[in-house]
Amino acid sequence: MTDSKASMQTSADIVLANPRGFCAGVDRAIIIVEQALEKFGAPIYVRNEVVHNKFVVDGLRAKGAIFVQHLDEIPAGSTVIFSAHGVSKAVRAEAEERGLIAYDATCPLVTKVHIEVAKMRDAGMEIIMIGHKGHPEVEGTMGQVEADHDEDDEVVSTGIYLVETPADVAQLKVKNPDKLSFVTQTTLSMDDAATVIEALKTKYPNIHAPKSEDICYATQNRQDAVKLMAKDCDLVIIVGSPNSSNSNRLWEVAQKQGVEAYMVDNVSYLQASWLVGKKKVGVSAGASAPEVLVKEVVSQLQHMGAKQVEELRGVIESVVFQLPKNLTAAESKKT
Ligand code: 0CN
Ligand code: SF4
Repeated sequence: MTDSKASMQTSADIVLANPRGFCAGVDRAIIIVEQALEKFGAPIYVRNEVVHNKFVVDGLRAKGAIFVQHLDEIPAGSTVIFSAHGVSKAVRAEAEERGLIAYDATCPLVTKVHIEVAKMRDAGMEIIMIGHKGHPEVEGTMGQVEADHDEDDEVVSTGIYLVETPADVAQLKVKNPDKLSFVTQTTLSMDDAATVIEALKTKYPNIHAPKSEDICYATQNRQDAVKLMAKDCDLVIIVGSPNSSNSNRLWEVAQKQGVEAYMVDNVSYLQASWLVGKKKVGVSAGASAPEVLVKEVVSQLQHMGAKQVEELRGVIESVVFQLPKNLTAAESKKT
């Protein structure tokens, strides 16, 4: 905080949402990059940001990770890590063609959706994906599907359609409404997804739903926790990077409770003017935002006069994911 308002004092109390911050998939993805660096030495290439957090990405970059958008930026024979958000079948095939040694940091809960999509396709269904256009997870999940061709090998259907809103559902045209299923991105707003699913079920009464909820446990728990916290707050601060879908959803959840809310990548974005006249400030963090950044925000608020810090009670998460076997079994190449 560099503005002159930095000296403004507050008497607000702070409440912290629970659970908040890192989920099991993010923990695992970061460990995969760290272990690869440890075992094989720098550089280790990572396709896309391994998780959508600037602090995490900068930290791994400083240790020797190189983040790329496309595999053709990586020299043949190098090591590549696929991000937590998953990749399409085409990207996997390209990695193989280019002779890259790949380690997969795709969250197992994203992989679960990929497997669901493959099964639905094997059952001859078309699929509707509910998600945000351009998000890497959506590209990866939609990229599990091969298009339908006619006898002349012309594409008659892409096999998977993307919708974001009930208005998109209204526009949609599918081949056979009775052989249709849907999946979702793992980090959607629970409430928004429910309205899209309702629109799908109304338009296509025979649509097949996924076996279990695709929106992951971490997304659900963090949204529930922010909803609960925001009820008693007059200001909510969400720690997360701008490209983090789940962090943005937490920010929206707070706003939809009618509370003034901001998302900050780190403490330097905090503005003293937000605190004027506020009595209770709620703080939470997206699934890719490290707790150290939350601590810095809390310290700054205390520096400005906030005294009470209350940890709200919430669901205790005990999910832990195994590391990829090909990584744990790999011999160290460092001398
Ligand atoms: O912020 P993230 O890296 O990703 P999105 O919320 O943008 O999907 O958090 C980890 C989530 C996953 C997969
Ligand atoms: Fe996995 Fe959910 Fe975390 Fe994404 S937010 S990495 S899907 S646990």
